[in-house]
Amino acid sequence: MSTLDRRSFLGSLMAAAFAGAAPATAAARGKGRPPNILLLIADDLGDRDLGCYGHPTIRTENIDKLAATGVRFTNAFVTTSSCSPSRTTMFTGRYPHATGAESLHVPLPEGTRILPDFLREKKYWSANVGKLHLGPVGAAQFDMVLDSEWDWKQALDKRPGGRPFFMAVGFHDPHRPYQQDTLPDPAAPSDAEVPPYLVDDEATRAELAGYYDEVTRMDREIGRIERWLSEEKLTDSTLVVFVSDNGMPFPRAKGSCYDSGVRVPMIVRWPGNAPAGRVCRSLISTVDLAPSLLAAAGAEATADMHGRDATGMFADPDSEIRDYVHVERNWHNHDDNQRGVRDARFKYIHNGRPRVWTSSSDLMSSESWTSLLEARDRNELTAEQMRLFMVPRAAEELYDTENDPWEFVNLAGDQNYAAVLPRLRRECARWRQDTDDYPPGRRYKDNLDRFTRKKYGKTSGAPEPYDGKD
Ligand SMILES: [Ca+2]
Repeated sequence: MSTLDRRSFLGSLMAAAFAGAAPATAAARGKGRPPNILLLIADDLGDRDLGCYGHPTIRTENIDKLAATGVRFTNAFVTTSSCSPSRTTMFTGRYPHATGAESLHVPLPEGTRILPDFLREKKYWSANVGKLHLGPVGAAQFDMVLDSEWDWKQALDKRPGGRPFFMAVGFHDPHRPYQQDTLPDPAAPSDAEVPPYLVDDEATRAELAGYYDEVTRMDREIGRIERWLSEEKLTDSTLVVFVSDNGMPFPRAKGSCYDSGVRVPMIVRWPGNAPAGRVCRSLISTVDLAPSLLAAAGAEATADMHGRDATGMFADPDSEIRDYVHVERNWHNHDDNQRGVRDARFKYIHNGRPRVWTSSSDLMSSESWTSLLEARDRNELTAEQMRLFMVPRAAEELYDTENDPWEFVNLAGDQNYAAVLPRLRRECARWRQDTDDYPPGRRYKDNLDRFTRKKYGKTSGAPEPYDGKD
């Protein structure tokens, strides 16, 4: 048997393993009835914070069941750890820096096409319920837009017969602020798993418990959606994607290019086209979502999409579609310019503005931030926690995520990694050039103080250009 024959023979065996269902191959696309597509987007949910991802205390039985019936990705990455530009990527298949909407709160420019518009060509009816965050140009491309994610059934009840639906559910959970009465059976501070970059004190633990409660509230709503799909006998004809727009909303997580900011949970359930209960450890980016959903619908991605069709990886979770994922950080109330590349093991970050300190602005009023500041003033922070306050930052950072999963040890100057650094640096430069990135010198004004969160004038909407120096 030749190598080619053998490959084809193994491919047939693999296809047969799907109990008679057609695998998601290019040949299969466009044949049969396109699936309904349900895109469930959590807001600020970290990659470890579900039971099925190994969290010991957060209660997520419904999402865990979803994972047990689909493929769970352990190396899924957003393109930026910031709400609106991350969602821009999911809906356009393009990196934020190439959309004109790379900064927080910047609406999509006129003429930008997003998923529901592409899917309309395949007769899809579309709705967004809850958070969308793409501005009026994005909202106008859905057939129905409802402000509250809790109204998903109200929207679905109005879907026209005879057409597949595409529904995006933009949960506001588990975004801040947190309250005491989110659940009748709340998590306790003793349930908190405190990552080593935060101070382990009662205030931080109470905040984490509040975050856990919102994760569970979202999970219970997903359970209601799942029951509805089952009652309507739509489970088998619906492709469900569950994903988060960025990491957990705590210092050194949301807003950063570390895995705590950019790695997210991702689960795909597509009966007949994705094997149940499998784990995919291959790299996938949310820039791949739009091309993949279009492929599932039998539509072609447009030439200007940066992402790749991952439906083959949904079918065979042992396969791979990319050697690298790429991440960026732009204006998020504070100006910044970071670009990063990660392979299966190493992470490279280029800091375009190393002289300024940066974080995610919405964390500056948190208890966990206050705890860090107070412990710093008492000289009680660990060396790892002090890294959060390091200014100037290194111009380049390199981490071995296998041996140093929290990315505390910068290997950029370590001769043992002399071959890794230039490889990732070159890949970062190639990506920036090929995707029309703009130079780090393009600046915008901060509208909040980086430490105290004091407002500088207008604090909503697009940032204003800045021509000053650091
Ligand atoms: Ca978010």
